[in-house]
Amino acid sequence: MAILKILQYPDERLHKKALPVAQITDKTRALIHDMAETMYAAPGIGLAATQVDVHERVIVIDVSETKDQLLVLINPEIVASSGFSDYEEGCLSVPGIYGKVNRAESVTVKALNAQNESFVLEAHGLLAVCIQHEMDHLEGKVFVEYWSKLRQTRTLAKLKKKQRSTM
Ligand code: QAP
Ligand code: CO
Repeated sequence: MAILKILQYPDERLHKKALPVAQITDKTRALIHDMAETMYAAPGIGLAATQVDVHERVIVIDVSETKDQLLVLINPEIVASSGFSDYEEGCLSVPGIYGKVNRAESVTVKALNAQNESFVLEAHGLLAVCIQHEMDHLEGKVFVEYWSKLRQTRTLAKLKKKQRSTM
């Protein structure tokens, strides 16, 4: 068990594209365990392997109030999406920064679980938004990169200022 170090935006490694997990092994399950521990400790509702500098297609999510509904997505694929949402998002790699992103309101995602079983999940609302946010990480995309260049520049300045004051 271990709390992993979360890469902080604008770390270039957040832009790496993750590769599919070829075989789910005990090493994959150990990574999932550590990612879940890291997410719960933060606390957060979602974490992609990219954020802990592992460039494999693994995501952990728990949007439950009781923090006992861990969802593990390995090699996820969105097979259907519908509707429109502009939920206020945050990210453990971009602490203190929050803002809206336009996304689908509902998604159907196909993935493998930690036991290498394929499943299909239809998600709505916050869970659907969280799945899309975390899948973006696997593509090397951070939520602030949906915003205008001006807003991104201001976000970077705010983060730099904060990093200076906490060093
Ligand atoms: C992604 O984000 C997400 O700034 C998961 O200071 C978030 O868990 C998807 C966090 C919202 C959809 C909606 C952020 C914790 C956690 C912070 C998170 C912070 C402390 C973010
Ligand atoms: Co994030």
